[in-house]
Amino acid sequence: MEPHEQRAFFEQQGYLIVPDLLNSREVAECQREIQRLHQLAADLEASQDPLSNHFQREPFSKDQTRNGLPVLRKIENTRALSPCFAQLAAHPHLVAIVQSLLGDDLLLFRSTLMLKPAFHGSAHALHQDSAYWPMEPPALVTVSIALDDATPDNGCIKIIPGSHHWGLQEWGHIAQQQGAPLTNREDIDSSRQIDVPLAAGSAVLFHSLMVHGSGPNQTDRSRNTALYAYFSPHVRYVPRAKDPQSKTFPVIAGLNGAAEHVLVAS
Ligand SMILES: O=C(O)CCC(=O)C(=O)O
Repeated sequence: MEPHEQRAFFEQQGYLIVPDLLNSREVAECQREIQRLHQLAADLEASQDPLSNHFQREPFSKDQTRNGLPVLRKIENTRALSPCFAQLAAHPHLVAIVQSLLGDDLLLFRSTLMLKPAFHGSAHALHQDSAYWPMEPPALVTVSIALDDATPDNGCIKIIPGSHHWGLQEWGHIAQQQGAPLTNREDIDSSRQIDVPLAAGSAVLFHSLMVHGSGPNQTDRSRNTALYAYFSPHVRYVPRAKDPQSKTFPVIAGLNGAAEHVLVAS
């Protein structure tokens, strides 16, 4: 697709698939880095380092280890923990596509690894990201990069195309149960939900109002994903009661070459 076609598709459907964003060498490097981050999690936990807060264990395997390492569900702020995942946030091919959707100036809201370990991966109930993020207008773009082959069996992402046009809604706590339905909202027609299988190295971009989630992983294959959320500086920081009054965001592109940009509550 040409950039203008990508943009038109994204505006209409709320998502965009990018096949082969990463080559196999880049994927292998990310997979090795995920192993290193598991070792880091174990070391930080052992020394009770506050940085261990960035690592979340799988809720159903909290006390278990695999090959002596914790069974992790999520790692937050990977950009600060890992040169590999900091670099991936600014991958030139990825940045060019996000710029075609959001404009030249790009800030980074989130850098996360969503891990769905073999046999243990928990589900992620349907929700809109903007329902949980203190940013207005709700117009951020998330990219979810598959670092393993992601299929319906190992819990690939599920979306409801076009649902970014529904407006901001309430989703409550995002349930993680393995066997439960992905939503208890009776007004959601689950037949409109589609699986987004991705080969390792491919990615899906989606709007922060897009309704999405993912099923559990009970297979013997992990489903690990790098997530980044980008926004344009016209999006404001609107903190809730518990949030700080200003926040510093990494600049990924533009903003006159600055490394960071501070947003004050507005
Ligand atoms: O990748 C997944 O399994 C879902 C992640 C997700 O929905 C989120 O972090 O908002």
